[in-house]
Amino acid sequence: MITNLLIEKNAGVAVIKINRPKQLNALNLETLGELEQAIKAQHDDPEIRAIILTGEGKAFVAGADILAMSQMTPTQAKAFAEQGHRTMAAIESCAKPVIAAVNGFCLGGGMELALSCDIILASDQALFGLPEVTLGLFPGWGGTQRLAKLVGRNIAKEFILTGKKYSAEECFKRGIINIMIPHANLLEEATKMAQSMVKAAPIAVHIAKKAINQTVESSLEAGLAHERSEFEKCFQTNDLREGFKAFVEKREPNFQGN
Ligand code: CO8
Repeated sequence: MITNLLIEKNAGVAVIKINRPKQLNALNLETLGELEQAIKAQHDDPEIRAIILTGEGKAFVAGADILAMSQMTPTQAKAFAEQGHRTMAAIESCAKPVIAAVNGFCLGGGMELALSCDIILASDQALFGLPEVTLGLFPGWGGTQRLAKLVGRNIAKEFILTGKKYSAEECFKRGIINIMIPHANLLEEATKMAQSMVKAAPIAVHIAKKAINQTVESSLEAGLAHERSEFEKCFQTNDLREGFKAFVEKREPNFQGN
């Protein structure tokens, strides 16, 4: 049963809202597990073609749940770290694009969660940071890896070694977020972006997402080989034929995802 998330589906877009506003949506084991299941359910749902991840209230996610962590044994902490990795891996391997719509505090594990999404849109009121070192730990849900791969080692070190908080504008300048949006329009803009993905050919979108993810994980040569092998798959789909046909007939394509 899902108790820490709100999920709404409309016109091919699933909006998953983390819903622990009293704790600023801090991630405990239960919420992370629910999020993994919710992402996998959208992956399996043929009606859904894009996902928006956001938070209820004034936070996106203010980090891992510090109160819960303060009571964990090292073994429990290891299981907690592993669940974080599983949830973020589910986002990265999801066949549907996942847009983080960062509505407020996006700290620690919250920023790591956003970094595992495909695109980060942020409210102009959002606040980012990786303050783990100020608590005696480090960004252990992939933050050391994903931030360095996204923006390079020096900016990653600046964030992680100082634990400072950064405005959405500062994150935009550093290339961490895609677009900064006036607070009141955040979900509307995220939905517009998701809708443009809904119209696209689902298999092609999935293959493109995988290929781009592969570039940061492997050499250029291996990435190009992956692109070549996946290209053939697109040519075996009805969607590709529909895309070409619609272009010739000067109409919008109607992709079925097959
Ligand atoms: N965990 C648990 N509860 C939290 C968290 C959190 N991360 N953040 C806020 N809360 C709770 C507060 O305790 C408070 O609860 P209560 O009302 O019961 O006292 C409530 O949310 C509201 O918070 P504040 O009163 O502090 O609200 P403010 O607006 O004054 O401040 C801040 C907002 C600046 C976001 C502040 O709450 C804060 O600094 N929070 C902690 C941020 C942080 O340090 N995050 C990093 C956590 S560590 C982490 O994420 C590790 C990830 C990797 C884990 C690897 C596996 C081991």
